[in-house]
Amino acid sequence: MVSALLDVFVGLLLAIVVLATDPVLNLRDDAGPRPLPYEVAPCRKGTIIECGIFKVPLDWHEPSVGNGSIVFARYPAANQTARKGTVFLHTGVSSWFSPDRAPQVDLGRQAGALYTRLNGEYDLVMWIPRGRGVPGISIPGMLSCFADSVDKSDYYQDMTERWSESPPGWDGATFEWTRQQTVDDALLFHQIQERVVISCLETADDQGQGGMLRYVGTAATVRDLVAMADAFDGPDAPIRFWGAQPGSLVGSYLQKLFPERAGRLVMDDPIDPIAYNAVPSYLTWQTAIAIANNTVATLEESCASDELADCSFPSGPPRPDMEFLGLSVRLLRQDLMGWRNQPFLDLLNSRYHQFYDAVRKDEKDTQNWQTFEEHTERLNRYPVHDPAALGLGDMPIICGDALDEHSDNKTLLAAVETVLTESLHSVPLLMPSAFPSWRFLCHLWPIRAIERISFSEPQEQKPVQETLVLLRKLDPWNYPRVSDSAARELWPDAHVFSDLEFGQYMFDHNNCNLDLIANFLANGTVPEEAFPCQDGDERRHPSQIPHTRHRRAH
Ligand SMILES: *[C@@H]1O[C@H](CO)[C@@H](O)[C@H](O)[C@H]1NC(C)=O
Ligand SMILES: *[C@@H]1O[C@H](CO)[C@@H](O)[C@H](O)[C@H]1NC(C)=O
Ligand SMILES: *[C@@H]1O[C@H](CO)[C@@H](O)[C@H](O)[C@H]1NC(C)=O
Ligand SMILES: *[C@@H]1O[C@H](CO)[C@@H](O)[C@H](O)[C@H]1NC(C)=O
Ligand SMILES: *[C@H]1O[C@H](CO)[C@@H](O)[C@H](O)[C@@H]1NC(C)=O
Repeated sequence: MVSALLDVFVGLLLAIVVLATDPVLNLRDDAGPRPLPYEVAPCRKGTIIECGIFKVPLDWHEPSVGNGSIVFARYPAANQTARKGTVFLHTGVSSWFSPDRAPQVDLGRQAGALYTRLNGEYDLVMWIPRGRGVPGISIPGMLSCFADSVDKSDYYQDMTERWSESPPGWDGATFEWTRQQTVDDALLFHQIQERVVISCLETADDQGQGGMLRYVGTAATVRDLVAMADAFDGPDAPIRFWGAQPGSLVGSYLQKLFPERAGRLVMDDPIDPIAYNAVPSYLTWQTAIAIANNTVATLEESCASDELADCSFPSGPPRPDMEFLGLSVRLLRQDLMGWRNQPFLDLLNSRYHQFYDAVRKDEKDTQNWQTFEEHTERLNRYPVHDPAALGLGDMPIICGDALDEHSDNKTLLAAVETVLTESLHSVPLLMPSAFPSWRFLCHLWPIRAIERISFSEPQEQKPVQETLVLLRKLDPWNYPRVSDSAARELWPDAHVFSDLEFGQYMFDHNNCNLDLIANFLANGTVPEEAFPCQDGDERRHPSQIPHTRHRRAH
């Protein structure tokens, strides 16, 4: 099952935006005589999912600056005359996947189940937010720093030679460390990353892209969303939105900027918007890795007990599954860590080995178990051609939203270096030595979005919005998410359901969750019981994942 899941991920990574060569103008009845700000056509022959480009001003407050374009995909309602509106979806998955992932891939994979539950009465729309997507198609698109991995390798090689007496300590071809990192290595690497940001911005300026970066950010993304809702459903139409994890931030910004437009919002496993942009990112990282590490430790504890049924992640298969475990740790590393190790460094990590043995204790109950060596090898298997690895990931978006101003003063630098030093070997269940990924290095990113929003000021009294907040059981991906009490404070009028299970990842929700979400979106109905999905909340069977190519027999 997990290899099928892996295939899905690989499929997502390889997907690129393919637009029909000859897009036709949309001729919907509700469109009126105005020229539409978008073009849309079936993504390819024979599919009902449509791909489109939506034109937006780069700066919503200053249209003369220029225009940008937002790539979206739409799963159209069955009967366009009778359709009831649009549901916008945002999976929010930040750096786990390639940032140029095409929205029609997610729609094709996930939307069917929701669409059916909504009786095909709504258009479902996903889009690529500013700062992601293929540059030139998505404007502003993803920032790329290096032409290719050779270019990147040369750059890092140069930097270490310039700044350090000793040889670099990593493999130039794979960027994996060839030895256990020391505190000095971490501090040196931090200096190198600072240089990378500066060079990357110089390259962007040379290519005329640098000026675009201040128009990236979640406030602008929400204005794009509202413009799409205006165009698709008519001006002032209420907005239905489902955002998972970081995607919930779009919902929070929407509530703050356009309280009158927020129709029905699903905040699914949401992120605390206050912590998101008010806390310096290096501190967020320290918290996030500790939470993820300790969730993995909880798994170890439950596996060591006699209750084998407890021995699983809430979001994983119901039994310990080595492939799922390996995938989880690898995705956490990809999301949280800014460097990679050669596999043998994991083999030396006795703490992780101990954890592995605890989970694998009884081989006959352990599905597709592997030796520790095989497992370790998988932990370190990254996509070969990962365009995200040539850029700075979501740094321009997340750091653009940050409320603290950029500064390179000594106090700040000392505080960052303390965190890097303290954290280096602090999370052995995630990685033998830790270093933050780009989005946690906002102190190195000099650009802030032209429009930023603070959530810490008390919200003025607003009309009651219909908001559904779904809180998940602790799983490794819960690390930046809100607690139950924080959620009730943040969304006082919302329906809050806690202790839910996801199903598999992101939008692979189980049936009970999907019913909950669909009924709320369609007519505002929520269950009366406090724990609606507790019993018989069956995990979706893998055969319901519509992507089964190359499924391996175990
Ligand atoms: C942006 O697009 C609009 C609508 O097509 C057009 O009228 C306007 O001139 C464009 N703005 C710029 C700065 O190019
Ligand atoms: C679509 O909806 C309209 C308006 O409700 C209705 O008149 C029409 O028969 C529907 N078309 C189909 C194919 O169901
Ligand atoms: C990570 O988990 C290990 C094992 O439980 C523990 O020893 C360590 O202190 C944890 N790290 C943090 C930062 O909490
Ligand atoms: C240096 O940065 C810290 C943390 O961002 C800030 O609190 C402090 O005021 C800054 N000091 C100066 C002199 O700019
Ligand atoms: C919304 O409302 C009723 C309860 O009043 C549900 O039973 C329905 O199924 C409904 N959902 C949808 C999707 O229309």
